[in-house]
Amino acid sequence: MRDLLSELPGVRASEPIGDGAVVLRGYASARAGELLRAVDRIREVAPFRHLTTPGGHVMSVAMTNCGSLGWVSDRRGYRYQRTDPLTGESWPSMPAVLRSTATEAAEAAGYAGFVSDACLINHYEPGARLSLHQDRNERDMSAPIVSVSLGLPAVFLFGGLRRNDRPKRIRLDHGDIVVWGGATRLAFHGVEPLDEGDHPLTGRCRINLTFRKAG
Ligand code: MD3
Ligand code: FE
Repeated sequence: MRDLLSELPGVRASEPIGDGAVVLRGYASARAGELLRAVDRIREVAPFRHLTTPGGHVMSVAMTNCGSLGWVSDRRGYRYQRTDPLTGESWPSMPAVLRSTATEAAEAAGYAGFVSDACLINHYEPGARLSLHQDRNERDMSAPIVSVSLGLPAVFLFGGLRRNDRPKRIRLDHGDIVVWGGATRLAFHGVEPLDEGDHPLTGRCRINLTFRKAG
């Protein structure tokens, strides 16, 4: 079958990777510098930090947020909140380049009208990983999650609806966007420990933006 999505401007190729999920290879490449400059402005106000899980583990991935809601974890649980617990201030607003990237990618994948109110920004250094989990703190599970990968490549683990379903391994490179909706929205997923490397735009790290409709 002809690959209609890969005919979109900026998309090198697209692969359906599950019922409702699509990888748009290279979709963010042309604006990666602009996205990373926006992240630099956000981290000056809301720095990356290693959150503690309810079980008492310190996460190897460092996180921050922008948008009207931000995802946080501590001994009391996981939740979205309007303020940054480090400063007590509102999260930085979502820069236009982030907002429009998320809306355009969602539309390209068949989810028109996606309006994100929360962007979780993950910072991986070599060795950092994300263990298998579901994203289920968002109120409206009919909205997709859009993820943008920047910097060093990662191996993404894409499982099923049960924790014990064997995950597929999917390489995510700089500039790739994945839109997760439909049945995959509640799939278990994670990221393998990041390999050592040096990327021309980010240096020794990977940055992942996940856009959500949380409220
Ligand atoms: C599939 N982040 O922040 S992005 C997360 O690369 C998270 O930093 C990973 O998992 C990262 O929660 C993966 C891809 C992703 C994000 C959310 C999903 C895949 C998803 C929600 C449901 C199903
Ligand atoms: Fe997740």
